[in-house]
Amino acid sequence: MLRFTTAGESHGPALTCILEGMPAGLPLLTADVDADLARRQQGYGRGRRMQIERDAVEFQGGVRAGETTGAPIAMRIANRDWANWQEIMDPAPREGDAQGRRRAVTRVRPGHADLTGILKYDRDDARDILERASARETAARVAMGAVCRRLLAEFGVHVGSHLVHLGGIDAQAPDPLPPDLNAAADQSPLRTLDAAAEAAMVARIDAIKAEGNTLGGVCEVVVRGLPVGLGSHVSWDRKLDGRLAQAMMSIPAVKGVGIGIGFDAARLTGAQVHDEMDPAADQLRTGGVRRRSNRAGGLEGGMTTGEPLVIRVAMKPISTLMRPLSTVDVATGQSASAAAERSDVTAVPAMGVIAEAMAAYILSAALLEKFGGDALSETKRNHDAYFSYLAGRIAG
Ligand code: EPS
Repeated sequence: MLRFTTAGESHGPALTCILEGMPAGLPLLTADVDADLARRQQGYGRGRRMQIERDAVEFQGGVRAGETTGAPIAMRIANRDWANWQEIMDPAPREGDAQGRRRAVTRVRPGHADLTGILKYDRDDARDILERASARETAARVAMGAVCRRLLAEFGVHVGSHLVHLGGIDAQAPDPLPPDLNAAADQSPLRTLDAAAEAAMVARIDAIKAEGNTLGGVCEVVVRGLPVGLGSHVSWDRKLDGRLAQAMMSIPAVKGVGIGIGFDAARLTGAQVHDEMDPAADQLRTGGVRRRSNRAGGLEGGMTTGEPLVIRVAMKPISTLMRPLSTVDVATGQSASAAAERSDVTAVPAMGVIAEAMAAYILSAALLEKFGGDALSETKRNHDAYFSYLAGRIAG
């Protein structure tokens, strides 16, 4: 079973991730992970914090001589900003703690975990909540996802994404998408493939920043090279669309997920929605058929079809506004303006990279469920045997 957890606060010493269940023998370098960490730090509209951090991974377990050993993979990403927060975030008790630490947050932000978190966990300072609710945690997920991406690459599976909407502006994408989607999207400061829309989005970000406001948007994750038959139709918790949706919705500020044409399918007829098939004996990955369209987004019955997997992920605007919203100061019980120190105007381009990581995790788990294997060599033998079986079936 593949599983992971993360720990660490936004301004604590580091983020930690443990990923367990990777087969032994997977080639893995820090550079594989650092490349994705750097991609997550890009994006027009980020705030000053991203100029402080230079995310880099340190393997603390499970990797030796450039290969996984099969043991849990422990990863650490230092927070450079920790140097400025040691006194505030010190795990040890300090003199004066009874009066509360500096930079306590009591003017809770609408839309953030602040208020509900302090009530639920019985804390006086919302910093105990926001430090963990912060999207900084997603750096650890991206490290995890980079390892999963490395596994998927061994099986010819590639995960990419691009931004398709930002703050009311749609981007048009070429059809077909570029063969190396990330190489193309990473050229753009917003990770969009539409240069005209990009210019309009940049102008909108600048205008919204001047207002002290924030913006949301939508990214599309596209996974190519998947074989037919990952996931299962037999039980609710094995359906891959449900698992992917849960993984995407767990990303901070994500409010909606659509597979394929998503919500649009509800407005159309069956004949307009379902993808008609033709025989194609040379198409092993899709089980010997070619679909005339891919409105299903690569999933039928909770299983991969072998067509590209397409997931749209919608993010709300960030809840720290530099022109703060009205709220309550929980220390005084009086009306107040919400807390604001510094903020991103938007983090939608980064969200696309995080969504890739979560997709890579769910698909790696599904791949290992189907093919098993304690060693990569074993997983590959089982994978190859499945393809031999598919070839035999299609040949009749
Ligand atoms: C975040 C607030 C900002 C972001 C942060 C997420 O950090 P700070 O409070 O230090 O200004 O920069 O994102 C990251 C640090 C990151 O690595 O993505 C929040 O409140 O969620």
